[in-house]
Amino acid sequence: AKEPVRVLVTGAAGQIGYALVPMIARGVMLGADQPVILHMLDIPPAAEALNGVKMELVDAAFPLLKGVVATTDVVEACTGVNIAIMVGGFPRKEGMERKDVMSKNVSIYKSQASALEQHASPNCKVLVVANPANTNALILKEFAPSIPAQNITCLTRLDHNRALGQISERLNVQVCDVKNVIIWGNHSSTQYPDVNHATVKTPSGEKPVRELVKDDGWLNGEFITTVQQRGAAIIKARKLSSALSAASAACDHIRDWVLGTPEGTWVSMGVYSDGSYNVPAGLIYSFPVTCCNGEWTIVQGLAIDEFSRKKLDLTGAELSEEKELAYSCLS
Ligand code: NAX
Repeated sequence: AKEPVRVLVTGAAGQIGYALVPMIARGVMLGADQPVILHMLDIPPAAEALNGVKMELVDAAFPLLKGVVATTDVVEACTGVNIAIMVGGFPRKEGMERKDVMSKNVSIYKSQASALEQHASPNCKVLVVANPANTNALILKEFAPSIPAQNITCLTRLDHNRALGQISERLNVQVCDVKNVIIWGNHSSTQYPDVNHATVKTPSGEKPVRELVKDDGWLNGEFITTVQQRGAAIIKARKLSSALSAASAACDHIRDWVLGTPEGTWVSMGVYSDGSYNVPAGLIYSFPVTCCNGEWTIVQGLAIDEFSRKKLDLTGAELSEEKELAYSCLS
């Protein structure tokens, strides 16, 4: 039998946490043969609710779940974890300045970075979900210098999956037959959902999405804004932000990272930029990646047309600005 993997979920008493922990305990994230021990962290005002989630996990009698740590102590939460899903953060409230929200999250991610660096398993893989996801991940990276930059990522898989979903609805094809969309840049409304290399599996082979949709106006307009604005549309409909889809995307992100992407398929992940595609180095930026043996690699050599170039630059500029704002919160 396999040794259990320790998975940390911060913000575990929140709504994404509530959707995510049962998925992890069922093997959706790491596979149906992989036992897990869940570490759940939240803040003291949420301690009682967190304990309620622990009670429900016990009550669900998940065969793969070998233990549950529910705590408000960040050191206890981080100790020995192999995977860390960072969902906890400070939400933007009405009337709050961007800088104030950034400052709260910078201080949370700075201290959690140190706790992970000192207490997590040495090869711990980190996924930041909490917004501003890319910049929180960058702060975590900066303040955990002994964790390899390769191990620190942020979630843009939800945006990637939303793009697959929109194409599948438009063409009336199975979502599993659509692949290789790309989310470039920030997990924000400046992200660029790119279908220029995306394909659909058809009875007569793989066909480019552009050839099948036959409507560049839609692909360059409404499709992009729908994906960019999907989070807001969910809030409008549900009066709550995306939770089950975010939890599912977090599982997809970790599963593909650990177990590998299928041959010929790439996915989108927010990763530390090395300057590929002339994206500024030193940002956490969403790229197309393939994964093998627990490591991601940015897909190289994709053609970027003029339309795309502008959009890659725009979302990169926003991330550079966020980085500056985050650093200004440190001093
Ligand atoms: P909730 O407010 O329901 O839950 C957040 C939880 O984090 C709360 O229980 C809170 O007590 C806890 N928390 C706050 N500070 C903490 C700290 N310092 N340490 C540990 N826990 C802490 O929000 P939810 O809807 O679950 O969303 C969580 C985060 O995900 C938000 O930042 C949200 O903006 C972000 N999202 C990111 C997405 C992505 O694709 N990257 C999509 C969904 C989501 O909007």
